[in-house]
Amino acid sequence: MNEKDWFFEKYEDILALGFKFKKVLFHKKSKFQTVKILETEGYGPMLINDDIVMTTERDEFIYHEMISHVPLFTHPNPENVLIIGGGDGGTAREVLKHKCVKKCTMIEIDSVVVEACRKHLKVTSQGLNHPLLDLKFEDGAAYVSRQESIFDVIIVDSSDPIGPSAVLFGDEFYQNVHRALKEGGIVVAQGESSFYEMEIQKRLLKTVHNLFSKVGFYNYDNLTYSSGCWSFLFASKKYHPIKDFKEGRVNQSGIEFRYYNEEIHRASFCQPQFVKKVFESLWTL
Ligand code: SPD
Repeated sequence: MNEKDWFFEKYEDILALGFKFKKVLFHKKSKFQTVKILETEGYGPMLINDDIVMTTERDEFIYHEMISHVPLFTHPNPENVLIIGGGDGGTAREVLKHKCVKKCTMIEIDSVVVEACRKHLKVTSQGLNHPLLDLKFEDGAAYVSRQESIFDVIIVDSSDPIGPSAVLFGDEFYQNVHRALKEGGIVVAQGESSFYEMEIQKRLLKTVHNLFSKVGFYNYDNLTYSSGCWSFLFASKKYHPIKDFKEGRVNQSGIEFRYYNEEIHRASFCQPQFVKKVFESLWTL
Protein backbone atom coordinates (compact mmCIF):
# COMPACT_ATOMS: atom_id res chain seq x y z
CA MET A 1 0.00 0.00 0.00
CA ASN A 2 1.42 3.36 -1.04
CA GLU A 3 0.27 5.69 1.74
CA LYS A 4 0.52 8.79 -0.43
CA ASP A 5 -2.51 7.60 -2.43
CA TRP A 6 -4.63 7.23 0.69
CA PHE A 7 -6.55 9.75 2.78
CA PHE A 8 -7.17 8.78 6.41
CA GLU A 9 -9.77 10.44 8.59
CA LYS A 10 -8.58 9.89 12.14
CA TYR A 11 -10.84 9.68 15.17
CA GLU A 12 -8.84 10.55 18.28
CA ASP A 13 -6.03 8.04 18.58
CA ILE A 14 -8.11 4.92 18.07
CA LEU A 15 -9.41 4.81 14.51
CA ALA A 16 -8.39 5.73 10.98
CA LEU A 17 -10.90 5.39 8.17
CA GLY A 18 -9.02 5.15 4.86
CA PHE A 19 -9.99 6.07 1.31
CA LYS A 20 -7.77 5.41 -1.71
CA PHE A 21 -7.73 8.36 -4.10
CA LYS A 22 -6.59 9.01 -7.67
CA LYS A 23 -6.05 12.76 -7.53
CA VAL A 24 -6.60 16.02 -5.69
CA LEU A 25 -9.30 17.93 -7.57
CA PHE A 26 -9.45 21.00 -5.31
CA HIS A 27 -7.37 22.32 -2.42
CA LYS A 28 -7.81 25.79 -0.96
CA LYS A 29 -7.45 27.41 2.44
CA SER A 30 -10.49 29.62 3.02
CA LYS A 31 -10.96 32.17 5.80
CA PHE A 32 -12.60 29.41 7.87
CA GLN A 33 -11.05 26.05 6.96
CA THR A 34 -9.06 24.00 4.47
CA VAL A 35 -11.36 22.74 1.74
CA LYS A 36 -10.33 19.72 -0.32
CA ILE A 37 -11.98 17.54 -2.92
CA LEU A 38 -10.34 14.21 -3.72
CA GLU A 39 -11.24 11.92 -6.60
CA THR A 40 -11.50 8.65 -4.65
CA GLU A 41 -11.35 5.13 -6.07
CA GLY A 42 -14.48 3.84 -4.38
CA TYR A 43 -16.68 6.84 -3.54
CA GLY A 44 -16.20 9.31 -6.41
CA PRO A 45 -15.42 12.94 -5.55
CA MET A 46 -15.20 13.46 -1.79
CA LEU A 47 -15.46 16.80 0.06
CA ILE A 48 -13.12 17.10 3.04
CA ASN A 49 -13.06 20.14 5.36
CA ASP A 50 -10.14 20.38 7.78
CA ASP A 51 -9.33 16.70 7.22
CA ILE A 52 -12.85 15.50 8.07
CA VAL A 53 -15.05 13.84 5.45
CA MET A 54 -18.16 15.89 4.71
CA THR A 55 -19.72 14.00 1.84
CA THR A 56 -19.02 11.82 -1.20
CA GLU A 57 -20.92 11.63 -4.47
CA ARG A 58 -21.50 7.91 -3.96
CA ASP A 59 -23.26 7.92 -0.59
CA GLU A 60 -24.42 11.53 -0.12
CA PHE A 61 -28.04 10.65 -0.93
CA ILE A 62 -28.41 8.83 2.39
CA TYR A 63 -27.44 11.84 4.53
CA HIS A 64 -29.29 14.41 2.40
CA GLU A 65 -32.53 12.45 2.08
CA MET A 66 -32.63 11.74 5.81
CA ILE A 67 -31.84 15.29 6.98
CA SER A 68 -34.52 16.70 4.63
CA HIS A 69 -37.45 14.32 4.21
CA VAL A 70 -37.93 13.35 7.85
CA PRO A 71 -38.81 16.92 8.98
CA LEU A 72 -40.55 17.85 5.71
CA PHE A 73 -42.88 14.85 5.89
CA THR A 74 -43.50 15.37 9.61
CA HIS A 75 -44.56 19.02 9.20
CA PRO A 76 -48.01 19.06 7.49
CA ASN A 77 -47.28 22.06 5.25
CA PRO A 78 -43.65 23.21 5.19
CA GLU A 79 -43.64 26.32 3.00
CA ASN A 80 -40.67 28.29 4.28
CA VAL A 81 -37.46 26.37 4.97
CA LEU A 82 -34.09 27.58 6.23
CA ILE A 83 -30.86 25.62 5.74
CA ILE A 84 -27.86 26.62 7.85
CA GLY A 85 -24.63 25.36 6.24
CA GLY A 86 -25.19 22.76 3.54
CA GLY A 87 -22.72 24.38 1.11
CA ASP A 88 -22.45 21.24 -1.03
CA GLY A 89 -26.09 21.73 -2.10
CA GLY A 90 -27.38 18.22 -1.33
CA THR A 91 -29.85 19.31 1.33
CA ALA A 92 -31.22 22.13 -0.86
CA ARG A 93 -31.69 19.63 -3.70
CA GLU A 94 -33.82 17.35 -1.49
CA VAL A 95 -35.80 20.16 0.21
CA LEU A 96 -36.74 21.65 -3.14
CA LYS A 97 -38.21 18.36 -4.35
CA HIS A 98 -41.18 19.18 -2.08
CA LYS A 99 -43.80 21.05 -4.13
CA CYS A 100 -45.23 22.67 -0.97
CA VAL A 101 -41.93 24.50 -0.30
CA LYS A 102 -42.39 28.05 -1.58
CA LYS A 103 -39.09 29.43 -0.37
CA CYS A 104 -35.79 27.95 0.74
CA THR A 105 -33.09 30.16 2.25
CA MET A 106 -29.60 28.79 2.67
CA ILE A 107 -27.01 30.50 4.86
CA GLU A 108 -23.52 29.15 4.24
CA ILE A 109 -20.54 30.75 5.95
CA ASP A 110 -17.89 29.62 3.47
CA SER A 111 -18.18 30.51 -0.23
CA VAL A 112 -15.12 28.34 -1.00
CA VAL A 113 -17.13 25.20 -0.13
CA VAL A 114 -19.78 26.22 -2.66
CA GLU A 115 -17.14 27.07 -5.28
CA ALA A 116 -15.48 23.66 -4.82
CA CYS A 117 -18.74 21.69 -4.91
CA ARG A 118 -20.16 23.52 -7.93
CA LYS A 119 -17.00 22.52 -9.83
CA HIS A 120 -16.50 18.95 -8.65
CA LEU A 121 -19.63 17.57 -6.92
CA LYS A 122 -21.96 17.95 -9.86
CA VAL A 123 -24.73 15.60 -8.64
CA THR A 124 -24.77 16.90 -5.07
CA SER A 125 -24.58 20.57 -5.98
CA GLN A 126 -27.55 20.54 -8.43
CA GLY A 127 -29.73 22.03 -5.70
CA LEU A 128 -27.66 25.22 -5.72
CA ASN A 129 -29.11 26.16 -9.13
CA HIS A 130 -32.78 25.87 -8.14
CA PRO A 131 -34.75 29.09 -8.78
CA LEU A 132 -36.43 28.96 -5.35
CA LEU A 133 -33.12 28.85 -3.48
CA ASP A 134 -31.98 32.08 -1.85
CA LEU A 135 -28.30 31.46 -1.06
CA LYS A 136 -26.45 33.94 1.16
CA PHE A 137 -22.87 33.80 2.41
CA GLU A 138 -23.10 34.74 6.06
CA ASP A 139 -22.63 33.41 9.58
CA GLY A 140 -25.68 31.18 10.15
CA ALA A 141 -25.83 31.86 13.89
CA ALA A 142 -25.84 35.63 13.36
CA TYR A 143 -28.52 35.34 10.65
CA VAL A 144 -30.83 33.25 12.86
CA SER A 145 -30.47 35.69 15.76
CA ARG A 146 -32.27 38.34 13.62
CA GLN A 147 -35.29 36.18 12.61
CA GLU A 148 -38.65 35.84 14.33
CA SER A 149 -41.52 33.38 13.69
CA ILE A 150 -40.95 32.92 9.98
CA PHE A 151 -39.69 29.41 9.24
CA ASP A 152 -41.65 26.13 9.25
CA VAL A 153 -38.52 23.99 9.20
CA ILE A 154 -34.89 24.80 9.97
CA ILE A 155 -32.21 22.32 8.91
CA VAL A 156 -28.73 22.66 10.41
CA ASP A 157 -26.47 20.87 7.94
CA SER A 158 -23.22 21.57 9.73
CA SER A 159 -19.82 20.01 10.23
CA ASP A 160 -18.63 18.79 13.64
CA PRO A 161 -18.64 21.14 16.67
CA ILE A 162 -15.15 22.45 16.09
CA GLY A 163 -14.08 25.45 13.99
CA PRO A 164 -16.82 27.44 12.23
CA SER A 165 -19.62 25.09 13.35
CA ALA A 166 -18.95 25.06 17.12
CA VAL A 167 -21.45 27.88 17.72
CA LEU A 168 -24.21 25.84 16.02
CA PHE A 169 -24.20 23.39 18.93
CA GLY A 170 -24.75 26.00 21.68
CA ASP A 171 -27.66 27.13 23.90
CA GLU A 172 -27.88 30.64 22.47
CA PHE A 173 -28.10 29.33 18.90
CA TYR A 174 -31.03 27.06 19.78
CA GLN A 175 -32.84 29.84 21.66
CA ASN A 176 -32.61 31.87 18.46
CA VAL A 177 -33.69 28.91 16.31
CA HIS A 178 -36.74 28.48 18.56
CA ARG A 179 -37.63 32.16 18.10
CA ALA A 180 -37.08 32.00 14.32
CA LEU A 181 -39.53 29.09 13.94
CA LYS A 182 -43.28 29.51 13.53
CA GLU A 183 -45.68 27.96 16.04
CA GLY A 184 -45.56 24.43 14.57
CA GLY A 185 -41.89 24.69 13.66
CA ILE A 186 -39.36 21.86 13.52
CA VAL A 187 -35.56 21.93 13.63
CA VAL A 188 -33.30 19.05 12.66
CA ALA A 189 -29.52 19.14 12.90
CA GLN A 190 -26.45 17.06 12.14
CA GLY A 191 -26.33 15.16 15.43
CA GLU A 192 -23.00 13.29 15.55
CA SER A 193 -22.45 9.63 16.45
CA SER A 194 -24.11 7.88 19.39
CA PHE A 195 -21.19 5.49 19.43
CA TYR A 196 -18.41 8.06 19.88
CA GLU A 197 -20.01 11.39 20.79
CA MET A 198 -22.68 10.75 23.35
CA GLU A 199 -21.53 13.65 25.53
CA ILE A 200 -22.12 16.09 22.66
CA GLN A 201 -25.51 14.50 22.03
CA LYS A 202 -26.47 14.73 25.70
CA ARG A 203 -25.62 18.42 25.76
CA LEU A 204 -27.63 19.06 22.59
CA LEU A 205 -30.60 17.14 23.89
CA LYS A 206 -30.56 19.06 27.20
CA THR A 207 -30.48 22.33 25.27
CA VAL A 208 -33.49 21.54 23.09
CA HIS A 209 -35.36 19.77 25.89
CA ASN A 210 -35.67 23.12 27.66
CA LEU A 211 -37.17 24.78 24.58
CA PHE A 212 -39.20 22.28 22.51
CA SER A 213 -41.98 19.84 23.43
CA LYS A 214 -40.84 16.91 21.20
CA VAL A 215 -37.13 16.11 21.21
CA GLY A 216 -34.93 13.14 20.34
CA PHE A 217 -32.51 11.75 17.78
CA TYR A 218 -33.07 9.66 14.70
CA ASN A 219 -30.45 7.37 13.17
CA TYR A 220 -29.12 6.32 9.79
CA ASP A 221 -26.05 4.57 8.42
CA ASN A 222 -23.24 6.79 7.25
CA LEU A 223 -20.74 4.70 5.32
CA THR A 224 -18.03 7.38 5.17
CA TYR A 225 -18.07 8.81 8.73
CA SER A 226 -16.09 7.25 11.61
CA SER A 227 -18.19 4.54 13.32
CA GLY A 228 -20.83 4.57 10.57
CA CYS A 229 -23.49 4.97 13.24
CA TRP A 230 -24.76 8.52 12.79
CA SER A 231 -27.74 10.62 13.82
CA PHE A 232 -29.79 13.78 13.41
CA LEU A 233 -31.24 15.81 16.26
CA PHE A 234 -35.02 16.35 16.00
CA ALA A 235 -36.81 19.09 17.96
CA SER A 236 -40.36 20.22 17.33
CA LYS A 237 -42.75 22.73 18.87
CA LYS A 238 -45.84 20.68 18.05
CA TYR A 239 -45.63 17.85 15.52
CA HIS A 240 -44.56 14.36 16.55
CA PRO A 241 -42.42 12.56 13.92
CA ILE A 242 -44.35 9.28 14.24
CA LYS A 243 -47.81 10.19 15.60
CA ASP A 244 -48.28 13.11 13.18
CA PHE A 245 -46.58 11.39 10.23
CA LYS A 246 -49.11 10.87 7.43
CA GLU A 247 -47.49 8.08 5.41
CA GLY A 248 -49.70 8.65 2.37
CA ARG A 249 -47.97 11.98 1.66
CA VAL A 250 -44.72 10.18 0.87
CA ASN A 251 -46.16 8.32 -2.16
CA GLN A 252 -48.35 11.23 -3.21
CA SER A 253 -45.32 13.53 -3.33
CA GLY A 254 -44.07 11.76 -6.46
CA ILE A 255 -40.51 12.17 -5.18
CA GLU A 256 -38.10 9.40 -6.15
CA PHE A 257 -36.04 8.33 -3.14
CA ARG A 258 -32.95 6.17 -3.05
CA TYR A 259 -32.84 5.65 0.74
CA TYR A 260 -35.81 7.26 2.51
CA ASN A 261 -39.23 5.60 2.67
CA GLU A 262 -42.10 5.36 5.17
CA GLU A 263 -40.61 2.39 7.05
CA ILE A 264 -37.19 4.04 7.32
CA HIS A 265 -38.87 7.23 8.59
CA ARG A 266 -40.49 5.38 11.47
CA ALA A 267 -37.64 2.97 12.17
CA SER A 268 -35.00 5.70 12.31
CA PHE A 269 -36.47 6.86 15.63
CA CYS A 270 -35.88 3.46 17.30
CA GLN A 271 -32.89 3.57 19.61
CA PRO A 272 -30.45 0.90 20.71
CA GLN A 273 -30.46 0.06 24.40
CA PHE A 274 -27.18 1.86 25.24
CA VAL A 275 -28.62 5.11 23.85
CA LYS A 276 -32.02 4.72 25.50
CA LYS A 277 -30.47 4.27 28.93
CA VAL A 278 -28.51 7.52 28.76
CA PHE A 279 -31.20 9.69 27.18
CA GLU A 280 -34.33 8.35 28.82
CA SER A 281 -35.05 11.38 31.02
CA LEU A 282 -34.57 13.88 28.19
CA TRP A 283 -36.30 12.03 25.37
CA THR A 284 -39.86 13.14 24.64
CA LEU A 285 -40.77 11.19 21.50
N1 SPD B 1 -18.20 14.10 10.89
C1 SPD B 1 -18.63 14.86 9.77
C2 SPD B 1 -19.95 15.52 9.93
C3 SPD B 1 -20.26 16.39 8.75
C4 SPD B 1 -21.70 16.60 8.54
N2 SPD B 1 -22.07 17.51 7.50
C5 SPD B 1 -21.78 17.14 6.19
C6 SPD B 1 -22.37 18.04 5.19
C7 SPD B 1 -23.15 17.32 4.16
N3 SPD B 1 -24.02 18.17 3.46
